[in-house]
Amino acid sequence: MGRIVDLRSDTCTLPTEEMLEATRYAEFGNDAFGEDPTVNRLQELAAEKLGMESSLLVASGTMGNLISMMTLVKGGDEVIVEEKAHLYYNEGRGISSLVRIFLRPIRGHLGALDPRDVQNAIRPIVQRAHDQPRTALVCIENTHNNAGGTVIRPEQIKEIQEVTHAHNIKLYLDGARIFNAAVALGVDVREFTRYVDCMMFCLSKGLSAPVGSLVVGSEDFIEKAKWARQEVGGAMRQAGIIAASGIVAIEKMVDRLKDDHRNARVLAGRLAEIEGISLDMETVQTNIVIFDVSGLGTDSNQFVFALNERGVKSKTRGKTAVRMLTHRGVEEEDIDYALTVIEDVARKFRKHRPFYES
Ligand code: TLP
Repeated sequence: MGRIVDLRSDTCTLPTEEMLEATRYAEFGNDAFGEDPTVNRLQELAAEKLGMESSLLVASGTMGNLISMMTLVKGGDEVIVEEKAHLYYNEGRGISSLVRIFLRPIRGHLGALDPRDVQNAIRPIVQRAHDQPRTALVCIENTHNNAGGTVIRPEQIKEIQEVTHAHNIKLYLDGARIFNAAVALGVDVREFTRYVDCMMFCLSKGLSAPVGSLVVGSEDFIEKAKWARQEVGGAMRQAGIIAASGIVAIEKMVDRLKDDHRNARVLAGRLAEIEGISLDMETVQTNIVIFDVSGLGTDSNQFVFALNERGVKSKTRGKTAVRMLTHRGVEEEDIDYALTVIEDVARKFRKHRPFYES
């Protein structure tokens, strides 16, 4: 088999040797009784790193967001989200059917909600009629996946928090890649989390742990979240087997995210120079690169398929856009190789472009 460069997702990262070693020597117990020492250590570490009281290990980011919604809102409530948010775009199905709330999407700029739009979308109590839902929560995402891994800056979050607090509504953060945001700005992750009430972040993306996400917030919120977790399957017993890698992820893998960011910039810079590809460099702030291929006279499906045939794996984003992610499984030379393949594939598409389009 030829060379493979997997740019589909940072969820493709494999555990490090240190993680496997830590797992081998970790202590285990029954987490449903709160007795797995490794899970407890991870949960304490996560809460401390993010500057919150408590945290809870769950199987995935999707599960973390779902449990959070179950805990924060009730059936019939309305939740404000950015229109390309993962919570809306990719998880809306589970959330709407299981939590029976509806998500109200609002267009943002580079993934960031404008606080004035949030203010306008919150249903005023005075005008609230029985036929209207209650605005129960505002969700933000950082980094913002579908906007291209963009960073929502702390001061932008603060402005949204001012609106939510004024309306006595909680602010929730889908922080699947919050450490990428912190590394990109060179600030402590608490600079972002101090303005939100509760959140979720993933161990299994750029941080390279094989499984797991943490829901983080006040002690009261986490206690309630345990009930919700039970409703969707419960605790995972000797989950220290997962948590051991998670501890290594938080303690050792944050700084390396800058390598992914550098590789993404190199990738994006050269992609932007390819005739027929359009890419907004303003969106390339962390490890995600999204670009449009319609100028090559093709669609995203065909383009991704053609690259895949040559061992370069990527994902479509809608009909004309392609997404590539950098991560620990992709070295500088892999980026170089992938670019050679992409340039060649793009050339072929340009050449075979139907005459009526040129
Ligand atoms: N993102 C994944 C999936 O869409 C496959 C990816 O490859 O980007 N919030 C955000 C912002 C996410 O990007 C993701 C996953 C999740 C939540 C859900 O996390 P998991 O995959 O652990 O359920």
